[in-house]
Order: sequence, then C-alpha cells, then structure tokens
Amino acid sequence: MKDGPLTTTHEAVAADQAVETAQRPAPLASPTVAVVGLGYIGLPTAAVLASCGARVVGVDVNADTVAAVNAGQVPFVEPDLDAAVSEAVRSGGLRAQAVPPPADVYIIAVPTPFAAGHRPDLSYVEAACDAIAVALTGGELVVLESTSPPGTTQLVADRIMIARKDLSADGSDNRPQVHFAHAPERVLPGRIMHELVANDRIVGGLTPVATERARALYGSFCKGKILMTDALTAEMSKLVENSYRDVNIAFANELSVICDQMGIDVWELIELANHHPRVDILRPGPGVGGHCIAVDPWFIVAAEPKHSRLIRTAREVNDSKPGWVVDRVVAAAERYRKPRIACLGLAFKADVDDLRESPAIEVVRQISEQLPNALIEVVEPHVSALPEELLGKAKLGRLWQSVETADVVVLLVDHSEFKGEGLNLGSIPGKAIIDTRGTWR
Ligand code: SAJ
Repeated sequence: MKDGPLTTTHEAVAADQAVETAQRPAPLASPTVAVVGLGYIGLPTAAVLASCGARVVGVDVNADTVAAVNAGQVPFVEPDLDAAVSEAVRSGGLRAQAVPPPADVYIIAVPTPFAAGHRPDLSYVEAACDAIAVALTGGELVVLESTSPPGTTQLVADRIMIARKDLSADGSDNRPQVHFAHAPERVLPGRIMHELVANDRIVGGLTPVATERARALYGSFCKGKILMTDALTAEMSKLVENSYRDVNIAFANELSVICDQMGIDVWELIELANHHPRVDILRPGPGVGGHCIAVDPWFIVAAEPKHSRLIRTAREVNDSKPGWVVDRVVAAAERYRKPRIACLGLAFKADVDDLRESPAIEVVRQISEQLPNALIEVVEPHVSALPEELLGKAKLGRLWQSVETADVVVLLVDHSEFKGEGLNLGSIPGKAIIDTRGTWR
C-alpha cells in the first residue's frame, strides 16, 4: 500500500517532474471547469474559480440546488458565500446543471460517508465518475477533492477507464490521456471563503503531469503554498490531519469526564495547563460532529485496522461523549415528574447550520428515549425545522421562552446567540445548568 519513506516518494516525483517538464501542458488561460457536487465545498470552490476567470459549470443531481445556484442563491449558511455566488452567476462565470458538460477540468466534490461497520461508502464518487466518463474526449484533468480512503483516486481512474477504453490514464500508448489527481479540501466550515484562498494546498497526481496540472489549477486561486506529492500521500494527508484533531479532542473529552469524577473544573485545568509553552489542549464538548472529523479517521481504521488502535480509540471516546452528557441530564431531571428540558443548539458546531453527524442531535434523541415524559424544547437559531430523527421527540423553541420555562438547560452548541450579555444564566435561579462547552463559566 505504502510507497516507502516520504522523502523517497517526493524525490521520485521531483525527478519525474524534471524529466517530464518538456511535456508539461501549458496552463489554460480561461479553462472550463465542471465542479461536480455543489455542497459545502463544491459551491465555494466553483464561486472562487469563477471569480478568478474560469468558466465554471456547477453540476448537482439535486434540481433544487441547481435552480438555487442559477438564481444566484446559496442553499446553506456560509459567511460571504452568498455574495460570491450571486456575483459569479450575474457575471456569467458560473451556471449550474444536472449533468457534466464537456470541460477542461472536472472537480469531484461529492460526499464520502461511511456505511455500516464504518466502511467507506464511495457510491457518490462512483456516480460522479460515471457521469463524467461520458463527457471526456481526452486531455482533461479530473481532480478528486472529496475526502477519500487511501487509493480512491486510482479507483476513480480505473472506473472511468473501464467505461472509456478509448482513453488512457497513464499515457503509455497512443490513446488520448486523461489526468487524475487528488486535492483534498482543508477548509473550516464558517471560514470557507477565506481558507479556500489562504490555506496551503496539497495536490497529488497519479502521474507527475497530473500533479503539475493540478498545481496550475489550484495556483490560479490559492494564495497559500501548493504542495506537490503523489495521489496516495495526498489522500492520506487529509485523513491524518483530521485524525490528529480527533485524537486531540478525544484527549480533552476524556479529561472532562475524569475531572467531573474528581470534582475539578476542567476548563480551569485546561486553561492552566495551556500556559505551558508546549501544551495546547483543545476544548471538551458534547462529542465530535460534522462530516469530516467524525468520519475520516474511520477511513484509516478501515485501511489498516490492525495498526490504528489510537485512532480508533479516539473515535470511540468522542462517540461516547453524547451518552455521558445524557446521563448527566437524566440525573438532573430525576426529581421532576414531567421535566422541561431546554437544549440549546443542534448544529455540529458554533455558528453554522450544518447538522451532519451532530452530537447535539444524538443527545436530544437519547434524552427523549430515556425520559419519555420530558418536554424537550430545542433552540437552534440556524434552522427552521427539526431534523426528521427528532420529529415527535422534541419541539423547536425560542431562546428566552424555552430557557425561562425549563427545569434543566443543556448548552450543546456555543452559538454566538447563546453567549455574552444576551443570556445571563446567573440571573435565572432554580434551574439545573449543563454547559457542555464551558461557555457560561
Ligand atoms: N470540537 C470540539 N473541541 C474543539 C474543537 C472542535 O469539541 O476544541 C468539535 C466541534 O464542536 C465539532 C467537531 O469537533 O463538533 C469538528 O469541528 P472542527 O471545527 O474541529 O472541524 P470541522 O469539522 O469544522 O473542519 C475540519 C477541519 N480540520 C482540521 O482542523 C484538521 C478543516 O480544516 C477541514 O477542512 C474539515 O474538517 C474537512 O472538511 O475535513
């Protein structure tokens, strides 16, 4: 699976690149780029590329998303994205449609969830490959941006080559070549428009020419460094970054449970320990959510189950945190026959509307299961309806009303709306407060 020591791989790539410099395709001045998947990553990428002069066609299987983008609208919350999309559409640089058109570059930015048993589910990537395959004529660059298990870029190439026997992925014969690369996205939801341009970017091709083509593409809009490697290392680098964060959050979450047992304020403890010049402990919370950190480490575990003990344990520690929060809520609600519980926040983290893999949803679901008599009100300023899994289990409330009438208040997300002078919980006596984020200390 592995190519040997990192330096060797890099040196090999560099040497190959030097040899192949003469064959390098000149970067296209104003390429047509088809971005397949107009979600949290694809749509911002499409808008940024359009703002840098590319002719961008966004592709999505969801007709509502296509219609929204063509109307210059954004179907989810992300700061500064609205203005970028409406300007890109207004200027003619971006339009959306259901099927991939002929293009110079294809960017695949579709979900890569996991299926039962934490096995990667590549069905969206496969569907994107099949849709792209019919549009290819040769000479194109296909970039996989979706966070993927090691080896997926090769699978993308293999799948497309099986569909298109008239084309080649390695240029070893006279058939027209298609170039394949991985360029993992590394942007933080809530700061996507800034980080897309400012962050360093890793690009790794199946061939040195593909790496170079990807470098030229991302160099056209990234102000950060473009770091070149091979596809497998690029895939793994993304998984490693998110696993690193997961392991560190697991450490903070484990500390919070230990401190609770010992009667120590974990927030004070972490603040003190972080004064050490080489200690930087992250923040405990109700668990880890989102479509990245809660998912990606499993791709490493699935690829190397025997040797990923720490990565697996971190996932288990973080996944057990919602249950621990629920135990505390149940204990606080015990003395009420019909406890009223206000759960503040449902998103996977502060100031976003993204509910994917959110530990807050799991907490609310488990409370309703364990306390069937409870009246649960969820306050989530960023959504207008509860997700399906909570229908009939809780109702959507308003911040002040829900807090004032509650016996138990559980802070699950540190949204701006729940912080500062707007909500002084000290002035509401007689309530059990469970602050999973340390926001109201
Ligand atoms: N969290 C904590 N304590 C912390 C930090 C985070 O409990 O100290 C929780 C959050 O509440 C949330 C989860 O972890 O539930 C993940 O949030 P996050 O802000 O750490 O990360 P994401 O998922 O929004 O974005 C991550 C980023 N990866 C890293 O920071 C290594 C981002 O750069 C990636 O592009 C993104 O995953 C992705 O798409 O993979």
